[in-house]
Amino acid sequence: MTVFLVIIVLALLAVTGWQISKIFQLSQRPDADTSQVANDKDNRLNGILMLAFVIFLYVITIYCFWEYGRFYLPEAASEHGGEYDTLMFISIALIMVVQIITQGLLHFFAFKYKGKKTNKALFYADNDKLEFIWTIIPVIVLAGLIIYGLFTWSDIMNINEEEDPMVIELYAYQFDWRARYSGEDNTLGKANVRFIEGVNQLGVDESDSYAMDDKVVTELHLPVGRPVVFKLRSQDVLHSAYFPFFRAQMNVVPGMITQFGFTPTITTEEMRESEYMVDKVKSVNEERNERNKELIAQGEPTLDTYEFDYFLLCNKICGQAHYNMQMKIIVESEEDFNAWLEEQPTFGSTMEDQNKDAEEPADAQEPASGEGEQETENAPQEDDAVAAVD
Ligand SMILES: [Cu+2]
Repeated sequence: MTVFLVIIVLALLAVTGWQISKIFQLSQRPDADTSQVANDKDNRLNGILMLAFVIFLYVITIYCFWEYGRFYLPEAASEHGGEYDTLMFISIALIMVVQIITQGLLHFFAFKYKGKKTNKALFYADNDKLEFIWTIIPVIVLAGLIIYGLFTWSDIMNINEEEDPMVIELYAYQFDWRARYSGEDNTLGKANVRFIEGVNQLGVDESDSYAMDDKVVTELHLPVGRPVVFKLRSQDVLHSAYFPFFRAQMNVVPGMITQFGFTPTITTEEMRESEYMVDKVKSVNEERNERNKELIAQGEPTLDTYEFDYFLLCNKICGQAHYNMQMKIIVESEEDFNAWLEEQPTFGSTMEDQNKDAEEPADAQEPASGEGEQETENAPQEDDAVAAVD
């Protein structure tokens, strides 16, 4: 209904405008210039507008750089990130310089050579030399950029197996991530959606001996300076693993395994201490404090203090809760990483626990069920599995 009313109002406004223009035309003096052909005055006005427009473009560009430059990502936290940033910078710088010069000339010429009654345009059919110059220069520059881009791309995408990268699976589903470490053998056990049951959320093949030492976790820890290769798998729809601070992104496609490898170079702690991050955290917390004052006045719970962490995000709109599909990443020293990994249960032991629970006679479980409830509260799938095995 509202849309209908808006359309009617707009239509009436258009009719009003048209009528006013008619009245305006009729009210003009009989000796006024009513010709549809542009005269010198029109040409001068259009020339000035052309020049004003390009000046406006430049002013707004400079303003945006000055005002929003702080939203640029800081130094890359991965080894290849520097190469990526250089490629990006060279491409942008080149395009910007060319665009500023050509756009400026285009508008300046429109102003300088604006139409004049006394002037006559020169008939200039073609010039082979000029055409050759303006064809060959872009060809060389673009070919250079493309070749440089291709080399950088293959540098980043080719995984050097000699460096013995640590293999980690990233498993995406609506709307969360799981990571699976490949254990001591550095080989992931086979997996298939058909095996998804109970605690085996990732569908890891229990009969595969490589799978027993795999470790499934909800938080991604990475040792600094160690090459990692991520094998990406999706349970349901198309997702995209996005690590902005590491300058990495790869689609996660159902039915196939994609991969991306990189070496993290800056730990979470180091990134928190960097000048960029200290400033950013400070400004976020200032905003939160302001907001908290309002929330306290309204008697609502306040916002937590912000602390920086790396995150793995989903960068494909994959459904309702896509915006919140993220997994914390902690980059730490090799020792801290090893200590953390040591504590995580292996897939083998998790399955053993589940099978043990299932085998236990029902009456033996009953007396303890009151206390046991808390444990299974967060894992409804576990209950289903027990029921299914029974
Ligand atoms: Cu997603």
